[in-house]
Amino acid sequence: MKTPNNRREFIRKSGLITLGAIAASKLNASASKLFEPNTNQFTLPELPYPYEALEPHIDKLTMQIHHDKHHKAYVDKLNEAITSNKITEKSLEKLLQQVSTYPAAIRNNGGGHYNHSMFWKLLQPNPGNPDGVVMDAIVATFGSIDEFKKKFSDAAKSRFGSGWAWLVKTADGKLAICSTPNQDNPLMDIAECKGSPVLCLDVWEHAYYLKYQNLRADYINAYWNVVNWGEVNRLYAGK
Ligand code: MN3
Repeated sequence: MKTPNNRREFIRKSGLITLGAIAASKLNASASKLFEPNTNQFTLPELPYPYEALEPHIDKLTMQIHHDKHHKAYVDKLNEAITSNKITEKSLEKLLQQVSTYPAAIRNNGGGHYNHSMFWKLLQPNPGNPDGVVMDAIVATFGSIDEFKKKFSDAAKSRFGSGWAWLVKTADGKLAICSTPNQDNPLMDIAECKGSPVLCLDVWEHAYYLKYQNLRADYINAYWNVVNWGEVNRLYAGK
């Protein structure tokens, strides 16, 4: 008598697991979406972890304000600029690659949307170390992981005012460290440092001031505890 019940229970549980897997895959897809074709609007992607997940290195309130207010404002202003200038290009990457041909609002807010969407995915709660092909490339280029971290940190510390530090893969496949002002990035045709971003760090004061105040260097040191090296490797490998 018990067998049918057990079997029914098994089928019910398997069904729930399947439904759960489908829901998770849909969530992942929507979390990474930066443009919604149904509404013809750029959209704010969800954070891939809770606001408090990066504590104590990056605090909950900073993450809430940074994502819900700052990033959202870039998305809203980008949509306004797209509408008011009757721009038909739907690809954020293509907008940035030709950014010199568009108004400044596209450069500032399109860059803001792209940079933050990448930044969230390049963070994660668990400390880790570089791995895979990107680790080999970092060691070959900079001598060691520590030397790489030092050079990247120096680029982040020495960026005057607001901006970003980057590790990029250049057109000839090499790794390079650089920084950009404001919301510029290495995809932009106006950028001094060009390439495909592999790692980025936001050094605007809004990214760290609540917890670290004027101590940008402390924020940069803490950042190394929450880098998503798996995503760095994926971006470098071009998967
Ligand atoms: Mn920011």
